[in-house]
Amino acid sequence: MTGTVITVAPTGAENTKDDVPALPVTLDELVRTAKECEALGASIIHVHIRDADAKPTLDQGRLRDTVTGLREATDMIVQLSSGGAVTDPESDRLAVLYAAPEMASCTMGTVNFGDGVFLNRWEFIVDLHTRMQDRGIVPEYEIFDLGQLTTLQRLLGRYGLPAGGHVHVDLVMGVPGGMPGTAAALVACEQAIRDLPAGTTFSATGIGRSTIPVMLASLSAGGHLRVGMEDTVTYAKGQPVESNMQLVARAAGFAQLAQRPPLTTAETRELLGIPT
Ligand code: KMH
Ligand code: ZN
Repeated sequence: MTGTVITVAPTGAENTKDDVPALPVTLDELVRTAKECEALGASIIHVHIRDADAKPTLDQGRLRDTVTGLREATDMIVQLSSGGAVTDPESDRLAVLYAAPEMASCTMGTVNFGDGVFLNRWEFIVDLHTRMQDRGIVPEYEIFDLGQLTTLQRLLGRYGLPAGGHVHVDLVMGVPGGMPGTAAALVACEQAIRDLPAGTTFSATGIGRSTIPVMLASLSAGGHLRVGMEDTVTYAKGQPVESNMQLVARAAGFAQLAQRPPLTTAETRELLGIPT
């Protein structure tokens, strides 16, 4: 398939509503964002949710309502974050799967994360991977550093392919503590991905000012795109991002220029082995 999967990550767990007023934090805001981003070419939504005070939460009821709300309003593939915030305990992160999303993220190792530590022990990774297999939830393997691709190879070798049989990874680049958001690092990852099962696909996102270099490098290397206010809150120097739609529109434009136009949700489902 020659098109581009665009994933939107609209909220994240790190940016605050006070600092970034345009951040979607309520279910209404999230649903509206999803509908508009879908119309612009996004086919997957990577979801972190917030509580009534706009603080990150993994509340079970809210997660279920979010999955239901997004499914009713859009055809997008709903991918819940099992990463949460760096302060979330493993038990809460595993319990995200009870909300029965079609996809969930699954990070392949521990990484320094700004001033915090994003802890992902091997046993925890195995637990997430195998529980997703049992529940038919398709993982997106989150890669913050090159060696985490080797961890993924080890995981698949020992515990088998994910639900659906297709492997999809997301390179999260430019996190302070992880790999840099450069074309060279992306190419190193793309070469390591060749050691994963045939047909493995990847998307990439660059945090902050690495957003555009990573987007262009990924398109050039045959990768897909993740964009959104989880990763990017400055559109250009001195210009705050106005909305997630602004970022999706830019990504869709770059994908068109690369002659790899955005894939529809149906096409993305087919590519990633996700049932309709
Ligand atoms: N918020 C980060 C600590 C994921 O969603 O799976 C983890 C993260 C990765 O965003
Ligand atoms: Zn996330």
